[in-house]
Amino acid sequence: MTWTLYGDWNSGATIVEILLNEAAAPFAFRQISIARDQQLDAAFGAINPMRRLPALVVPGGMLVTESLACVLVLAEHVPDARLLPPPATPGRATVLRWMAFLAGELYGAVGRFDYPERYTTDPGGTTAVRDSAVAETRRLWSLLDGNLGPGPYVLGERFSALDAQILVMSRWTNGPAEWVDEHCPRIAEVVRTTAARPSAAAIWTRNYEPVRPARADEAASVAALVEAAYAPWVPVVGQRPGPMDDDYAGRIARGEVFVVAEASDVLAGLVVIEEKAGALWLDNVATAPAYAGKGLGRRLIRFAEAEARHRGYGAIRLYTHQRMERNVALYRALGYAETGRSVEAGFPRVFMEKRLAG
Ligand SMILES: N[C@@H](CCC(=O)N[C@@H](CS)C(=O)NCC(=O)O)C(=O)O
Repeated sequence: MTWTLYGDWNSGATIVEILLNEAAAPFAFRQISIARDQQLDAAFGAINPMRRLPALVVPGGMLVTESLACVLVLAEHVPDARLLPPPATPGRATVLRWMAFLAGELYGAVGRFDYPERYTTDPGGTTAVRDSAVAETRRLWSLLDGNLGPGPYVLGERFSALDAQILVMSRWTNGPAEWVDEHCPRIAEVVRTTAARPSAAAIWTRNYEPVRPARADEAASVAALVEAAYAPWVPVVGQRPGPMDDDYAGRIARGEVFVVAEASDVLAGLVVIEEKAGALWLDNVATAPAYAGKGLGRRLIRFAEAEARHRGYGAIRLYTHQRMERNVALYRALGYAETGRSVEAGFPRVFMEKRLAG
């Protein structure tokens, strides 16, 4: 009785992911990386000819695409989860109305922002397409915000699938979600309340919780997370990897450690960056075992790259243990090129670098 969800972390599939959790429905997540354009591959085209995420396979094999249809079909299959209000009620009409609005109108504007070249034949026209998409998304969120009754959810005290859709889609409003949070108080309230639900809390942490500097009182938690994350590597590389014995109190004091934490302050992941020898080094990325393999590590790597750009570096560098072949392959897939190999401080290291576009 397992569902299969094709999606990426922080995509339309995330709405379905939250609702599958809400229904306690077992599912397999098949990652299709948008950053690597895997949705455009022929293999995924055979699943969704539109080559877009999400796609959902119902237990038994029936395939659904289009985010709105995925949500409706899921809600029909798990009636006990009460993802939608009963048919022919005002609540049902409200939820259907705004779910169609977001899937039809807002998704289109997001697509125009993400892929402006698809919406103009003028090679110089992409900025104008993007600018108008930003204005349109803001108009749509403001319109929805102004039409919502008292909270905390859209339907007051009752959660519905629409709340999950708002949580996810409001996070990708063409750049920072801060605009929505600042200008749309009811949407922000729905997001806050929905993010705290058990179905969404971990998804919220790994996809949307801001990366922040580690606090001085978190040195022990940082060390414990690194210990847990790197422990599986000890038998592979035959020694304790360097990060397991680092001085995190010192690194935190120097402003080199950034974390993503749950609402309870339990750490989900961290990245250590260091400026040395005229370069920004990505020193260490670690995720807590419960968060491994779900996109948080990549988000932390993107954070480090953005930080390098922000500090004026044209490239970011790193080294990893030569026996951590899986990491070397991952960094290669993310655009890092090998620049050399040597043994340093008893560690056989692979050095890599990624050039950063302005
Ligand atoms: N109408 C579709 C839109 C889906 C969509 O645009 N999905 C995005 C991910 S959130 C996507 O696949 N983008 C990649 C692309 O367009 O190439 C739906 O509601 O499911």
